[in-house]
Amino acid sequence: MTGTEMFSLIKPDGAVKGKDPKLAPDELLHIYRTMLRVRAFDEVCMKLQRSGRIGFSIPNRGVEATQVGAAAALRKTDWIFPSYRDFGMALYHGVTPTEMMHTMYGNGADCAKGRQMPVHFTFTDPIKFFSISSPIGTHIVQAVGAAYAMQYRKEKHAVLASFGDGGTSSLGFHSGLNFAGVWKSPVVFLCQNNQWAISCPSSSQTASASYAIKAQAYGMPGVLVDGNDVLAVRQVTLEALERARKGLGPTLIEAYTFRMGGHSTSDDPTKYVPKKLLAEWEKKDPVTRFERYLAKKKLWKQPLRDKIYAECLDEVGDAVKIAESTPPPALETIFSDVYATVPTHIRRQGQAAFDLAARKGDAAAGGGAFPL
Ligand SMILES: Cc1ncc(C[n+]2csc(CCOP(=O)(O)OP(=O)(O)O)c2C)c(N)n1
Ligand SMILES: [Mg+2]
Repeated sequence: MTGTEMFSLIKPDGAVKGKDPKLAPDELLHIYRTMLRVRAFDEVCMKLQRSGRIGFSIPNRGVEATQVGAAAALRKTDWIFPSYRDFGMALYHGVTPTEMMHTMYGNGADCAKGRQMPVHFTFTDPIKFFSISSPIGTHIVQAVGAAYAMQYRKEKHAVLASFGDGGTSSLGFHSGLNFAGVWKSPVVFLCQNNQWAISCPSSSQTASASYAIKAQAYGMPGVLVDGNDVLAVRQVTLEALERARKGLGPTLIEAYTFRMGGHSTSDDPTKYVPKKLLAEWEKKDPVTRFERYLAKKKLWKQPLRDKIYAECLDEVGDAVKIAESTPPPALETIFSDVYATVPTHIRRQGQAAFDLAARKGDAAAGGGAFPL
C-alpha cells in the first residue's frame, strides 16, 4: 500500500465493501456495546468535570471506532502503550468502568494510587495497558523497548503503540519507528489522525501527503484506514499484528477520524474547528455507521441502542457512587512502589512527614493549611 489510499469495509449506508469479516453476532455486539460504554463513560465524566466533581477529562466522542476496532484485534497477552484517549481499548478487554472511575477520582483504589492525572489509566489485568504518558511521544520508544524485549525472549506477543497526529512531531516517533524498523520489532504503530493536535491542524503539523506515508522512511508498510469504520480498523490492525508476530516487523497505521469534542476539558474547540466541518463529521458518526451494518445483519434496531445505552449509563453511574465513597490513598503510599529498598534519607523524610501529619492532621482538618 502507498499510505495514501484509504481502506474501509463499511459503506456509509452499512453495506459491506469487499470481503465481510463475518464475525459472530456475540463478537459484533460486544464491539457495539463497548463503543456505547466509551460514549457513556465520556458523557458522565464530562458532566462530572463541568460540575467540579473531578478535575479533568478527555472527550472521546467520534473516535470510538478507532480504539475499539484496534482493541478487537489484540490478544490479552499483547501489550498496549496507549494515548490518553484510548480507554475504550481497556473496556473492550474487560476492565470495568468502576476500576476506571477510581482513576478519575485518584482515590485509594486507583491503580496509580492517585499519582496520575484523571484519565491516565494503567492496568495489568485482564490486559497489559501501560500507564498513559502525558508527555507526547515518550511512550512510543517505551513500546518499542517492550517489543524488543519480546523478541529477545522469543515470545510470540506483540505491542500496540497508539498516539495522535501531533505525536508524529515528537522525537519519540522518529527514534521509536527508526529502531523498530531496524530491529523488525513486533510492534504496530497506530496514529489516530483526528486532524488536530489540540488546536494545531494537520496542515501545520506535516508537509507529508499523509501520516501513513511516513512509514516509508523507516522501512515499514504504511496503511491508511477509515478510523470511523470499526471493522476496517480491526482488519488492518489484525493484519499488522500477524506480520509482527511472524517476525516481519512493524507497521504504521494511520486511522483517519475526527474528535467531536475538545482535546481535553481545558480546551474550547469552537475557537478553531469550523462549525460546518463539525456538522459534516456528525453525519459520519462511527456508532451510527456500525449500527447500519448491524441492522443489515438483522442484529440492530433503535430500541437496542436505547436499552444498551441506558445500561451503560447506569453502570457508569454506579461506578461514580463507588469511586466517590472510596477514601483517598493513604499518605504512606507516596513513598511506596519506587524503590525495592527505600534509601535511608527517603525513609527519614517519609517518617518526618508521617509524624507531622499525625500531629497536625490532613489539610482539610487544618482548615486548608498544607500540613507537611
Ligand atoms: C512533549 C510535550 N509537548 C507538548 C505537550 C502539550 N500537548 C498535550 S496534547 C498535545 C497535542 C498532541 O497531539 P494529538 O495527539 O494529535 O492531540 P489531540 O488529537 O489529542 O488533540 C500537546 C502539544 C505535551 N503533553 N508533551
Ligand atoms: Mg490529534
